[in-house]
Amino acid sequence: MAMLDFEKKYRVRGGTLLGGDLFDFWIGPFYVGIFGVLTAIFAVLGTVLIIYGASQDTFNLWQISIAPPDLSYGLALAPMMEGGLWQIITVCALGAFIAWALRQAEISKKLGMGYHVPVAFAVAILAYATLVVFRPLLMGAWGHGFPYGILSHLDWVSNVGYQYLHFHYNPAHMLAVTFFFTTTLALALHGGLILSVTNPKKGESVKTAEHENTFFRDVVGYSIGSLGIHRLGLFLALNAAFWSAVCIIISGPFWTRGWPEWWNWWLNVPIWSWGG
Ligand code: 07D
Ligand code: 07D
Ligand code: U10
Repeated sequence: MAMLDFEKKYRVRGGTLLGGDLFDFWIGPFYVGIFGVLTAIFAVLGTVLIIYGASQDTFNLWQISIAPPDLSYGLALAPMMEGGLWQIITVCALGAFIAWALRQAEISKKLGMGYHVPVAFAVAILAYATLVVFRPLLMGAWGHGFPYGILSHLDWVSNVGYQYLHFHYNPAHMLAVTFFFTTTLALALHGGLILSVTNPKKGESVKTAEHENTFFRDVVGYSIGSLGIHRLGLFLALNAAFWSAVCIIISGPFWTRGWPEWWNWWLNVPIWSWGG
């Protein structure tokens, strides 16, 4: 079936997650939906507030920064120009991200597909919420969130990293970094393999899944298979974001000293003192 025929057949109203027929229509190639409308409202409001915040200070894109409230405000609402703006923008960002995930879920449902994409995006949202909601809540102040600016958020990462002396020694950060690296390895292998098989030189024929399997059996003695590589990819990528969330939620709420010190348990393992 040609793509457009397929779309004609499936682009019919009904099967929404919420709200019945409300906004259950398409504009050009885009599905609107109640969650599309919610995303647009939150995103526009958040962006306007960032521009308003910037207008008090600078329009230099690299220097724009909307800072969270001072730590002294604790978990209270702050005055608009002293972090209140950051608090409303955070609500807008979370609103837009969650509505976008629900929009993905609604489209998956209408198409009768699995919910893998919205579940994956939800893990990214979890990482963001950990940074600006869960960790600040556990630490007792919104001021622990990161500032919304291209360079200022890098300063935050560096400062918070050095607060724990050497963030590379955070074991969950190690896991997260390992998963990020493994994800790129898996995508490079997969992208390379698919192109090498399905995009041959002019005049040569496209190869089959058998070639794919055989290539890896010859190289490393094992092929994970064409469904398996996608399971592995999703597993690796979701773990990267999940362990990122873990590495930052334990920094402060559960471990307040330098991360190198955490490894002292290793020096204290009884095995080292056996026999003398
Ligand atoms: C390629 C998909 C497209 C998305 C893009 C991002 C905005 C922000 C806002 C002016 C892979 C669009 C950007 C809408 C404009 C204002 C106020 C995704 C792709 C192109 N960061 N970060 C970047 C965000 C955090 C860190 C770049 C967002 C944490 C480091 C971009 C968030 C920590 C470095 C950016 C977020 C952290 C960056 C490229 C939210 C730990 C870099 C992003 C909502 C996770 C790199 C100058 C990219 C850079 C970079 C956006 C959170 C660390 C500006 C939206 C607090 C160390 N981050 N970031 O390609 O060049 O993502 O910075 O959580 O080195 Mg960041
Ligand atoms: C939070 C983004 C969510 C995004 C969403 C969507 C829009 C729309 C619109 C394009 C999680 C946004 C969408 C805005 C855009 C359009 C149209 C993703 C998020 C919902 N680190 N470190 C990490 C490495 C060091 C430190 C994570 C490496 C130093 C701190 C990852 C190195 C010190 C924190 C990571 C390194 C330090 C981290 C980030 C190397 C600094 C965190 C990925 C090679 C001196 C952060 C949850 C992530 C974290 C984090 C990697 C070095 C500190 C594992 C490879 C030693 C304080 N670091 N790091 O989380 O875990 O993505 O955040 O040296 O807080 Mg680190
Ligand atoms: C392709 C294809 C295709 C096919 C194919 C293939 C490409 C068309 C046809 C070919 C593909 C293959 C053959 C498969 C290729 C395989 C890979 C790419 C790799 C696969 C990898 C995995 C399955 C596993 C990956 C695992 C990872 C990344 C993580 C495992 C971690 C480690 C090994 C260790 C590293 C981490 C370290 C050192 C951290 C140290 C931490 C600890 C020791 C402690 C543990 C820490 C924690 C649990 C963190 C939490 C800590 C807490 C809570 C402490 C808190 C303490 C307090 C006090 C607060 O395209 O199709 O088919 O065949």
